[in-house]
Amino acid sequence: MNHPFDYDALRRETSWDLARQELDCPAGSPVNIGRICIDRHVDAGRGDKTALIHEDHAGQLREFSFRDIKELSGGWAAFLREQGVVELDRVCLFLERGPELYISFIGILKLGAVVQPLFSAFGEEALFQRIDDSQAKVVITQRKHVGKVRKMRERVPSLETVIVIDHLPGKRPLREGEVAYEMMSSRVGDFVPQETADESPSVLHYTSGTTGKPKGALHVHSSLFAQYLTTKMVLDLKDDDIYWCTADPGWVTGTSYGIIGPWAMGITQVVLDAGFSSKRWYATMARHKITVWYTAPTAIRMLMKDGAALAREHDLSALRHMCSVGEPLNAEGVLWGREAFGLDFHDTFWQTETGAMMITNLPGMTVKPGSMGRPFPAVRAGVIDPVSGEELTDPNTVGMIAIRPPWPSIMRTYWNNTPTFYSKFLRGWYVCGDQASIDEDGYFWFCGRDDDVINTGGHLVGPFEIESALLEHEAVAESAAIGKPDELNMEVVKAFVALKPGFVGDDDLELSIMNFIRKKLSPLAMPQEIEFVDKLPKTRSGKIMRRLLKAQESGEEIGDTSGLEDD
Ligand code: 6R9
Repeated sequence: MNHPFDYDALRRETSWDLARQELDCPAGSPVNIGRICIDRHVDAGRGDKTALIHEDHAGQLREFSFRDIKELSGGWAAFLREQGVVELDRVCLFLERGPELYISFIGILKLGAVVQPLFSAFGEEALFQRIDDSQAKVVITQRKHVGKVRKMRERVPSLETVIVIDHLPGKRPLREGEVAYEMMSSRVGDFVPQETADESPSVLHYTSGTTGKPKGALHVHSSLFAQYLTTKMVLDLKDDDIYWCTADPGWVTGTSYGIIGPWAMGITQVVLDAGFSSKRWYATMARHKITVWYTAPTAIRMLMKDGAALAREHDLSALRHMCSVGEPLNAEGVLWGREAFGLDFHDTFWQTETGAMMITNLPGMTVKPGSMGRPFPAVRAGVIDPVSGEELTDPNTVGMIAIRPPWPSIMRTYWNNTPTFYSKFLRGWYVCGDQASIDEDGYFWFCGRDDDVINTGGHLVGPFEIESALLEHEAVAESAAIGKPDELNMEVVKAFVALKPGFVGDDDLELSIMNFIRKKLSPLAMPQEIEFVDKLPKTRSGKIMRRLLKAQESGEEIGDTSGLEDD
C-alpha cells in the first residue's frame, strides 16, 4: 500500500540511533566500517552476493563477491601490518578506480589505520601538499602514477613505504622504500578487524580551501551510521538494487556513497573506470541494468548537451531512482531528466565536512525543480544571520546554511588546523559557508557559496539563479556568473558561457543572452559582460571554480588551485 508522503511523521520517527539498531551496534560496542560493510555480510551467510562489478575502459568486467572482498581486504590489512602500519597511521590511496582502490580502502579501515583517498589525477604539487599535511606513512599507487610520488618523496620524510599494485617484475625496477603488492594472490580470510570505537578516526578527506592550503576533514568510524541511514532513506537502496555512484573516491561522495553507505547495506555496486562520454554512460547503465544512480550536475549538464534522445535510444527501463550532489542542480536539469528518463533527479546537499547528506529530496517527496529539498529527517538545519548567528525564520530570507551538531558523520577536526575547525561554528550551529533561503513549505533554495554571492548596486544576487536562467537559453551548455569589481555598483555581473555545439559566440548572441536574462530575472541580474569560453575551470569533483574566474577579473590572489581539474 502506498502511504502519502508525510515529512513530519518521518521526522518524528527518524533518529541516527535507528542505524545503530539496524546494524546491531549498541552504544559502546566496537564499530569498524570495514567489518560492517563487508565481513558482517559474509558472517551472516551473504558472502556469495556480488559486492562490486568493475568495468574498465575497454569494457572488461570483473566481479567480486562480499566473500572475495572480505578475503582480499584481509590480505591488504595483513600486508600493511607487515609493513609496520599501526592504528591511526595514515595510508594514502593514490589510485585510479580499479578494484584495488575500493578493496584496500576496506583493508586499511579493518586494520584501524586512517585512509586518505586522493584523486590519482592530482599533480605532484597537489599530492605533496596533502601528504605533507597528513604525514602519511604509506602511499598505495600504481605504475602510471609512481613517478609523481617519486618526485615529491624527498620532501616528505614521514613517507616510509610506497606500495605499487601493478609492478611488472623485470620491468623498471622499484626503488628503495617501494614494494610490490599483487592483491589477487593475497587472500586472508581470517583477519580480525580492529575493535575500533565510535570516535576512532577512519577517513581523512582533503577539501580545497578558498584561500591557503587544502584542509583535511577527519572522520570517525561511527560516521557510518549517518551514511547508512541516508543511503537507505534517500538513495532508497533495496536488497536487489544495482547501484551506480559515478563519483571518484578522491571526492567524499565516492567514499560516503560510493563505498561505505551502499556496502553497509550489502548492495551490489557498479564502478565504471573510464572517461566520460554520454554514450558510454548510457551503455553502462543499460548493460548492468542500473536501478539507482547517484551523480552530479556537471555530468548531468554534459548529458544534456548531447540531448534527451540519446538517453532514450538505450534501454534504461531498470532505472527507478536518481539523485544528484555537488553543485546546485538547475531546474532545467530536473526538467530535462524527466524528459530523458521519465524520472526526477533528487538533489542532495552536503559537504566533505558533514560526511553525509544534510538537505535532501526524499523518495516520494514532491520535487520542486531548482530546490535542494528539505533537511534529512534526523537533521536540524536552518539559515542564520551571518553576524549574529540568529536563525532567520521568515520564509524566503537569504542566510547562511547552518546545521545543529552533533550528528554521527560531522568532521571531528581539520587535520593540523583546529582553529579553522572551530571557526566553522557559530552560536551552536555548524556553518556550511553557503547561502540559501527556505520557502513556506520548508524547501531550501540554494543561492551561492558565501564567496560567490554577487553584490551589485547594494543587492545580493546569487550566481546560481543567473546560471540557471542562462541554461534555459537555447545556446548555453554551461556557465559561471561572477561579480566583477565596478566603481559605481561595487560589482556587476559577468558571465562566462560555454556554448552548445553549433552556436557561435558573436555580438548578436551576446546581446540575445543579455536580453534573455534581463527579461527573465531583472536588469540587475543581467550580465554586463559575457565571455564565451570553451570550458569552465572546475575542480576534480566537477565544481565550477568561480573564485578563480573572479580572481582573474579583479587581479586578486587566486588562492589554492591544487584541486583544479587541469593542473
Ligand atoms: C558532497 C560535496 C561541498 C560544497 C557545498 C556547496 C556545494 C554540494 C550541493 C551544493 C548546491 C547541492 N554543493 N551539494 N550546492 N546544491 N545539492 O559536494 O562535498 O566537495 O565538500 O563540497 O558543494 O557549495 O558547500 P564537497
